[in-house]
Amino acid sequence: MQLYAYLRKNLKDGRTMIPLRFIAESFGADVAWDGSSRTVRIKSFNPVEFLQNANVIVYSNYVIGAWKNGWVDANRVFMALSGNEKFNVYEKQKFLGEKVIPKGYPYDENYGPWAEQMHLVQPDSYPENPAPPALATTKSVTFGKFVEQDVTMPVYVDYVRGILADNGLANENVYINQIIRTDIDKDGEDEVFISASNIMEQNRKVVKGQYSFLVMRKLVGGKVQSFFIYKDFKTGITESSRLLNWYTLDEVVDLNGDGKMELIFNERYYEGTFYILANIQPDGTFDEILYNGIGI
Ligand SMILES: [Ca+2]
Ligand SMILES: [Ca+2]
Repeated sequence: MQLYAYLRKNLKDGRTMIPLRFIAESFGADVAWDGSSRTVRIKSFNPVEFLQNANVIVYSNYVIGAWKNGWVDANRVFMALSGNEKFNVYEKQKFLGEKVIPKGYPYDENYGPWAEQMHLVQPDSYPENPAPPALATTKSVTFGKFVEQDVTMPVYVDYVRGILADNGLANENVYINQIIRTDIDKDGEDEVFISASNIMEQNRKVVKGQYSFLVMRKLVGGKVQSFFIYKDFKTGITESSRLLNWYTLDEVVDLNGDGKMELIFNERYYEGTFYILANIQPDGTFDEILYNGIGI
């Protein structure tokens, strides 16, 4: 949950501050302010109308939200879905075809109680062969460059070793999970995202020497700068030390057609996985836009 906290520091308007009018009107409802009773009345809510021209975003079977004149969160979108919507399905940026994705998993002891709360939709292959992470959208979208690099490249191993040394963990081994080369601002200069961690994905214990971070290297004014999206270095352990999270950058994609790329991050920790839709500002800070997942 720490990327969430980290990103939220950069939020200008927290999610709870999104104006009601914005949300309601995104759903095709009329909003009226009743001055005498000081209440807001929403005259109509038409899910079918809402879904017209909305781009509903599903990633790895989670409804992440939608775009329609603005971002709409997963709760509202899931309510509006009938389960008969047609999605474009992409896996690793490759278009797999159109599919109707039913709403909600069939009841079973694993997913039954969670499907509604977590806004899960059902891939065709469930449960025998769970679908790999894939992006499904009701409108077609444009992907950005997304090149996976060899995680043993000496230049990056040295770079990570330097970060560890700078953060009091010079003696720890270097483990790089992921190196992604992309160009999120399409200025012709690549940004590089590096995820490194020495924790197990399902780690349950905080141990001295653990680390996990996701960093973006970006050329700014002719110099490469590092922007941490998440970082946690366990140089000392106390009673209240928090478990580390584990992050990857999963997608670089323009979901709302404005020409700017959005990023989908996967956040994992002990018994939890979340997906975060974010965009990046020219100064390197990230804004969380939408968030959904499951965890305790
Ligand atoms: Ca760039
Ligand atoms: Ca965009």
